[in-house]
Amino acid sequence: MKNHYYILIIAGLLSLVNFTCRAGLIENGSFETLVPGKNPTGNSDADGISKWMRYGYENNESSTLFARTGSRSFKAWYTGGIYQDFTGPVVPGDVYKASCYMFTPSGGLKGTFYGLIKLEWRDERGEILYSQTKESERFDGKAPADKWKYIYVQEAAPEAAKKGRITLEFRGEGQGSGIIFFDDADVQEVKPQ
Ligand SMILES: [Ca+2]
Repeated sequence: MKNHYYILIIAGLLSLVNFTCRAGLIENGSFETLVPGKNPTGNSDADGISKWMRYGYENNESSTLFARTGSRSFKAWYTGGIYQDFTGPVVPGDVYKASCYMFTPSGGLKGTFYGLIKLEWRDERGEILYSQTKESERFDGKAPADKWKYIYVQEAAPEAAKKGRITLEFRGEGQGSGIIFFDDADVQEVKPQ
């Protein structure tokens, strides 16, 4: 009888581990892993941060100045960003949540500069379904400096979606100033309760 209880306890613990360690749908969300032989800094290799692809990459880089976890984050100071496709195909109708922490150091963000997360979808030809892109709230001048803020966006995958993509973007349109650090990006499929 005693063994019975042990089995139940072990089964319970295993289900807990299974829940809490459920793998996200992206890799290197903490930006710790770099690609050997590449230089993932401004004006350099766009694919130097493992699993991610930078764009507008003269305006962003891998950084060790601030990190929420580990020793690195993704730093951006003008128009551009970084993206990664989800591992595996998406299921149309299922809800996906893309999240990241953002941080701006003392001085904060000024003017029209801000950061956001885009949840994007690609069809069977790999084309982005631009009209279906969903944007998070903006991390802008109203965000307190020196504090990591959790930002997320979630949406059901549209009918034509075969792949999903998380994009962390800095928008520097118009007049503004400031820097954003991004860390601990994640994508989860949101299961109905
Ligand atoms: Ca990190």
